[in-house]
Amino acid sequence: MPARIEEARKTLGRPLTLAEKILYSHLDASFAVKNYERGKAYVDFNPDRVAMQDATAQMALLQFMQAGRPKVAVPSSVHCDHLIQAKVGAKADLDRAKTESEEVFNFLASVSNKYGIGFWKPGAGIIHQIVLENYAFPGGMMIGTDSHTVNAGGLGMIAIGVGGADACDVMAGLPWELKMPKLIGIKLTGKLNGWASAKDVILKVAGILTVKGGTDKVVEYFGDGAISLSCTGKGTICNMGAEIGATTSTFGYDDSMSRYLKATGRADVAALADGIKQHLTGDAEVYADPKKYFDEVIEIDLSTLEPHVNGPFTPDLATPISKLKAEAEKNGWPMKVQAGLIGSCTNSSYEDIARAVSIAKQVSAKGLKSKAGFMINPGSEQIRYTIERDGFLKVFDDCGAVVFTNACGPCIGMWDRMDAEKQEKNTIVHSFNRNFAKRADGNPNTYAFVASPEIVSALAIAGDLGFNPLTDTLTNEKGEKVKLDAPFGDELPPKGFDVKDAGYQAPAEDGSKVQVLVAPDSKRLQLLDPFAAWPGIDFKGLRLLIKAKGKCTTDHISMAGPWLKFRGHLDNISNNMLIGAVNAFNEKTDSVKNHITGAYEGVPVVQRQYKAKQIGSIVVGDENYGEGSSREHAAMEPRHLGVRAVLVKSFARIHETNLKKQGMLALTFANNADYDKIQEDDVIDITGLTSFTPGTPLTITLNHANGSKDEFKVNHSYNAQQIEWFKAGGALNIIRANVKA
Ligand code: MIC
Ligand code: SF4
Repeated sequence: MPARIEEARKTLGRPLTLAEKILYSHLDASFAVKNYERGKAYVDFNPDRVAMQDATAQMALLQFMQAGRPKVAVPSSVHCDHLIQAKVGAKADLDRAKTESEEVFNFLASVSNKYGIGFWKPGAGIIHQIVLENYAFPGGMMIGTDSHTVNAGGLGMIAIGVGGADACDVMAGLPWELKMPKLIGIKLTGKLNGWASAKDVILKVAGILTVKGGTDKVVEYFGDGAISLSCTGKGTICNMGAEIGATTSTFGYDDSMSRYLKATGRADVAALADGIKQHLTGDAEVYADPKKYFDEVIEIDLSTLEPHVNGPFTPDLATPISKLKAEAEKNGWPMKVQAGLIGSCTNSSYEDIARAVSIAKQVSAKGLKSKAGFMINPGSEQIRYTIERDGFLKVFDDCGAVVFTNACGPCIGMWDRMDAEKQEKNTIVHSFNRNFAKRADGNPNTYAFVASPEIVSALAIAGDLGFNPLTDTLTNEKGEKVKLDAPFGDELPPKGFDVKDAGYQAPAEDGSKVQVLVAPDSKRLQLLDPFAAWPGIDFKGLRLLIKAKGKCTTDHISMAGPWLKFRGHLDNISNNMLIGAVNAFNEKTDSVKNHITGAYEGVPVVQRQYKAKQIGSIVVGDENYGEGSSREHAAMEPRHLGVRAVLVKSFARIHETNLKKQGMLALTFANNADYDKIQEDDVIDITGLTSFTPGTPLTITLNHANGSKDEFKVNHSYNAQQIEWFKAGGALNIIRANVKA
């Protein structure tokens, strides 16, 4: 690494940021060390590791199985965390999940065993927490089939969320392509105090940069304030970088990371990192004059940072706690807090739980009663075991909290919330990262707010969104006015971490004899059939499937929760395609005009009829289309059901790549106002495909029902290789062809 960094520094003729050091030291050998234009040039990298979670690993591994390799080319792991529903409590929920998803867990365990992949059983914990505890290391580069893979930036990695097809490439030994990212530098000064926590740094940053401000950019944190944060706090900040669309976020190696590595049994990694310390952070000249080296610089003073509460319905609507009451009243947000949920990959460290416990303890100490229900999802079995040993779970228990399995649970809609189907307007607060409509409990009228675990605890105890624990008092059972003391928590367990059975299964040395079986009549798993190649002609006569209005995240395109069970079965999961997207013509969800019959029906229902009649169709969308998850199902479903193109004002990075990988046409309006020209009954042509070339726009012709026409240019960001994917009908078809040859 030092030699590669030195070469890059010499060639670029300037000091380097940490992000550049990691990127350049992982450049694929076929790419020269030179100044690649940020935000423009496509570059190939060699990641050190791949991580996958159960809900995305199925598709990634179904694709990998076709790549014809005996073993994965880089260390890889699978984590069973998304498919476990939170209902009554850890033990019963886990047992139920193991039965319900037995077929999928067995499939993942046997594929992992066969191909040399580390397997973390259901109940072991959430992918990003396990990765931080076991695999992440300073200066490394990894990819993962989950958008919050970026969490590993807390240990000084460049860790990036991708679709399964990208993971498949890297596991097959191919380089991985990324647009050279732009760089945002965030200088942290001062020191957190009182109620403010690492979470508030990213909640504030989300407010500044918004959900699309980080697209195609890496965020690098530096400054004294950065050094003062714990390693897991850094993880929280990097984790929610996904919510601003950032490619990833990272921090320079420092003592907090060394402490964390040692506490998690990796003193050897800490010693190695100490040996090349100066290479694991940005150069001093860069941090002294950041404006010169970063594309954008933001400065945040931790000493004056206020706790924030973000939401509802979007993680970038940031409100400082002192203004929350007024904002909530002004906007009519329901004031009564019904539930406080703590955990998720974002905030389930020992420190997080310790700080939340320091608040929960005050319930009995001050004669209070928690007004709202409390729910906890520990991030890993190691955390759970340790917090149980240290008496934290008892405190939660005493204030009536339910402890769910070490898994995603409510964060991904795997929450069997009582009465959610009544769709009543209500407020919940959680320490998760996403709060899109319907995400946690399927109820579109649940107003979900994101905050730190300690603020979540305080708001749950008060049962009131307007409560500011910094200034306000609560009335206890005896009628006395009491104030909550500010939180406190050890960054690492004073007695060390402990665990009995972490839930890991190592793969077979020689997996060649391991059989992977997929029942042909399975409802959960389906082997993949290759998609058809592009027929070689322009797309003419397309029907408008839906013109989506406003926010259209991957949760709107391919909802999670109850649909997670079909993540390994493309045809079955396709029945959720775009059912959450709002139709611009009638403002309804899952109701679009069927141009064969003229009736209004569900989106997948209509699209299946077009497919049967071989009528091509197009999906039109708004800004930041495909925001959120890495789930490639959001790209594979339209592909499978015969949608030809997706035309939007702008894309979220992972989703755009997923569309390209699956052989879809992903286009953006050259002029956003053209979105308004698209009418419901239009018949649409896309021309220019026969001379499809990088940098050359394509043309859209709208043939309106009244006989008039509109014609305009649309852009694309395909490079030569990606155009080949399109022509072949998907990147996997090219890998397949190579295996056969
Ligand atoms: C999420 O937080 O939305 C998920 C569920 O973890 C997804 C992955 C998925 O959809 O399986 C993500 O963030 O990529
Ligand atoms: Fe799981 Fe939620 Fe983290 Fe996604 S954001 S990995 S669903 S805990």
